[in-house]
Amino acid sequence: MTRNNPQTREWQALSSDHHLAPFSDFKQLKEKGPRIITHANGVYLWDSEGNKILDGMAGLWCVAVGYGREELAEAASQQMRELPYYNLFFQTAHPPALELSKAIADIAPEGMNHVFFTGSGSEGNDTMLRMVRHYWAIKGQPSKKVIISRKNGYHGSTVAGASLGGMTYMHEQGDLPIPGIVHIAQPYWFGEGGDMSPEEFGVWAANQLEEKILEIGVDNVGAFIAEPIQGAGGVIVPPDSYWPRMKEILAKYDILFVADEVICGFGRTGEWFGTDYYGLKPHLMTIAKGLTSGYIPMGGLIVRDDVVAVLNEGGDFNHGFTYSGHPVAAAVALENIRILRDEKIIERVHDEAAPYLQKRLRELNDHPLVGEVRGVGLLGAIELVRDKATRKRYEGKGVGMICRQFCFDNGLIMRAVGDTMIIAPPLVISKDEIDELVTKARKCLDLTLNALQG
Ligand code: PXG
Repeated sequence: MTRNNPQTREWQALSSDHHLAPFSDFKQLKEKGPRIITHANGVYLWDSEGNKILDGMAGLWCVAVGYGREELAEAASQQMRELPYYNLFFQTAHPPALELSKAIADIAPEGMNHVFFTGSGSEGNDTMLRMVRHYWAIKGQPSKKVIISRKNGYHGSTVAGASLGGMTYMHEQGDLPIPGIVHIAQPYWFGEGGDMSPEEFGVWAANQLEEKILEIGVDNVGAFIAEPIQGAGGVIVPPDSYWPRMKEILAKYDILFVADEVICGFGRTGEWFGTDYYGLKPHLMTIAKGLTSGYIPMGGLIVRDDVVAVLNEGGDFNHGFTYSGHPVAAAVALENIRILRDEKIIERVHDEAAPYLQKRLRELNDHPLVGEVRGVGLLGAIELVRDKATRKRYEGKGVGMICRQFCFDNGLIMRAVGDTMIIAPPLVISKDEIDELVTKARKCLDLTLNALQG
């Protein structure tokens, strides 16, 4: 990276001397120095060297309405003046949290009318684990404790979140998962489907849930948690046969179903929630990210009425955070939902942006490096391979990271998950900006192929 602005070096020195960055190799980052992002507007970021970058990841999957929305800044500032903080403990409440609960109930699937607020998606899933076990205890079935999750799912970075997640490299640090959480196969046909057709593999992967329930005993299983489409795992869109079979299994056994909507929620699929896209009927939904478009931290758990009816019989739920339903965050979330609704942003994703992005992305299928392009809504993945027919990778070459670096250097943020390139741009991305994204992506695929052959 060229460094012409002396301030870049100063900030990098601060990073090296004082900052421990999330999901980073501290020592390596010290030597290399982070790229410093200074400001943003629409779908673009600028770094401290003046480079303009198309943000193909909406920050970290969150900036739904795009950067630079004055209304959100105004909502925060007004709320800070009116009531910057108060808690929801000890039988008090404040208008923004209550009005937000109603706004969320209005857009959530039918029968999901209550929200427990948290500060993040991870806290939402921690809350879920405790609420599920509390629920079964109230019902007189305290043995129903086990939560079934999926390998390579992502549910956060707290102890419960990382345990629920199926990332083995996270489990390796800190003796995870905690007891009572087990993982089944993920519906990742491209990587793990072998000789099965996608449809056969989807049914096989769904059947793993039934096998696990029978193995553990339904009397010991509290819930199954899944992202409708896995995000951080590599934008894994399940085969069409997967969720229909899952629905049959979930209907057959007396366990709760938790949809982790932290990435899919708030319009990413072209519907309000990923469960709307697949017609699922969860008991609980974890939310965060798009809830505030990332302008301020906030998460939560949406709970179905029949679950609330049981919880109502259980006395105190001994759980909550200082910042549960924070008034400033709630005011920003309310305004964010208003923008999504009044500007018909999700309808536009559904009718225009998503079909266009998916069509243009699939044009990359003709590239020699590309083994598969898949996606739903404004989520996309490009698999990088050595051989298209056998889906064989360039082993040990770090192709994804090479491609990611070319993208950065050419003004595009596209993430690498292993050798899978992924995108999730702001929902407000225009057709011209989609053209720019795909043109840049193709250029970076060419540069990557050249680097591999050179
Ligand atoms: N569930 C899902 C589905 C997520 O994607 C969380 C829960 C946790 O949310 P918080 O707000 O606690 O971070 C997430 C977060 C990545 C990446 O590398 C993805 C997330 C977080 C950090 C990195 O794609 N998703």
